Amino acid sequence: MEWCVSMPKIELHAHLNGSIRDSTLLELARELGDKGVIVFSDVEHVILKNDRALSEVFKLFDLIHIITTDHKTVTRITKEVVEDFAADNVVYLELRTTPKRNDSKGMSKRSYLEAVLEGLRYVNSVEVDLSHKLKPDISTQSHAVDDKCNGTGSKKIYVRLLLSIDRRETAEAAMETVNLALEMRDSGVVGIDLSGNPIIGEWLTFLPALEFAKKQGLPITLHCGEVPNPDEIHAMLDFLPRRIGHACCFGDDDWNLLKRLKIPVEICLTSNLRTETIASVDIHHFGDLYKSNHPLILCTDDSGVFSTSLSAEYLLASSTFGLGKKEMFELSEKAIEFIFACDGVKRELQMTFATALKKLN
Ligand code: 6MZ
Repeated sequence: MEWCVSMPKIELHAHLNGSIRDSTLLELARELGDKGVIVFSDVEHVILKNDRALSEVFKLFDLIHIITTDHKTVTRITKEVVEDFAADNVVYLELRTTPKRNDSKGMSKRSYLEAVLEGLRYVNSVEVDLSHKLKPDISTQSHAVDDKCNGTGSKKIYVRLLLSIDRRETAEAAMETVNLALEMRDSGVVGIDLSGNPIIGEWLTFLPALEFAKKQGLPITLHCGEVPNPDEIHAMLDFLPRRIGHACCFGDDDWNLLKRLKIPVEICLTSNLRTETIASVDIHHFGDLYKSNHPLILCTDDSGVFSTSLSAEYLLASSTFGLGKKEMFELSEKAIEFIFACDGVKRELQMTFATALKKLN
């Protein structure tokens, strides 16, 4: 496990509310139990359960949202999630979350996002870079970069945010999220994600907001083919998103189109296994995509819900598909190409990886 941990890594598919520590969820649930809002003993086993079908995962998210959706808690979980990724030597994190309106808590989508940004400011175990702008003198950066990846967690983490549209939302709510992302572009928001229970909602509902986002130059990633839905998969690929997540239920035509379009795939092995969207890891499409040299990125999806980490995902891919440290390092480094942040960040990350490679050799 150790080399997977000490290697710098890039996380591009992590849902904030799916990445919460079990200990924090239990603590928060206990507090709500004490206040009589929920019955703690009813939710404790749900939180601690490990194997869940996809439909059960979305029930768990509804429970998590009851527990976490107030400003103070959103700030707390954001801080902890970023610190946990940094401790796993994630050097660039694209964290996605669904801005939520909750009138009973005085919460708007904007104030939800502000609570997330507040959480990033509270991170103290690691320096957080949230700025879009390339620092004028790269050479002054190099010693900060040099000091990363020493096996005790990264010293600096780039964090960028993707705002998620939940498939339960209306066309108007989706547009509100896109407008919020556009307003907050200088505050670390770099793109839009479409996610949520894949058996709910229609692609056409979200298309106007997604097309508007695209026109405004906001990169988009779509949860695509998490369940069998050939028409939607085709429509999503035709939309030409910058990346897609999962791609578990693709038919031959879909694979051909995806490969022709060279759309990068965010691969979430443990998530797909736990939710049984893939029967066993050895037949996961990671194997074929890797062999075909198709762009792909290993990701966690919901490290809290599925009890995983990015290092664990690298180890699982390595042991299942017979890939050595060198191949895994190259896979991790290749993810730089697919991040939504600007070229300046890409150049700095390339330096990070070059420095880490010297140390690992
Ligand atoms: C689709 C998922 C997901 O946004 O509240 N989410 N959507 N497929 C998945 N595979 C398991 N895992 C998480 O984080 C939780 C939300 O992310 C989406 C769901 O909409 C879930 O409610 P945020 O921070």
